[in-house]
Amino acid sequence: MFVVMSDSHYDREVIKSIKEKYQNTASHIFHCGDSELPSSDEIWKGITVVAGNCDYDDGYPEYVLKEVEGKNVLITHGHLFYVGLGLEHYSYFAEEKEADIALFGHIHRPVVQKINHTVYVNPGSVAQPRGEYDIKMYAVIEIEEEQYNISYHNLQHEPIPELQFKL
Ligand SMILES: [Mn+2]
Repeated sequence: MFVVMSDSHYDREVIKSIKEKYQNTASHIFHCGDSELPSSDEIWKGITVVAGNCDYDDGYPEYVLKEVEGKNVLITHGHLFYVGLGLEHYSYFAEEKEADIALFGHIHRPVVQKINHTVYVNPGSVAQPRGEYDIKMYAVIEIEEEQYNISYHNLQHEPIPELQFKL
């Protein structure tokens, strides 16, 4: 099981809360960018984080490819691949990197979508939700054999019933 959050936009406490909740049980914690915190912040110990379009600290990478629980996990913010227009550009990159799971943020909306071999997940925003679901949220991803269970949680760490996916 690993945890993905994004777009915390200056809210350091929410990162701390999620980190404290999962640091002893999750195999990894990801943040898809737009934290607007310094890249040297100690909060990032044990978290993989990338640069968002609102991050002006050049210490953040644009993307990271990391093996987690035997899967290739790609993480990027998404603005460089125009994810506001869809996943076409990001899918070229993710397929070139042979990603099993491709994480992104930027649009502040939950997305779970499989294209060819790759599952794309946007965890929504822990600070500024937009669109259909006005809920601050993050995603918990469980890998069972060849099945992915993607469970969105609110900031009380409760599953959001309408945002539970198996694929
Ligand atoms: Mn953002």
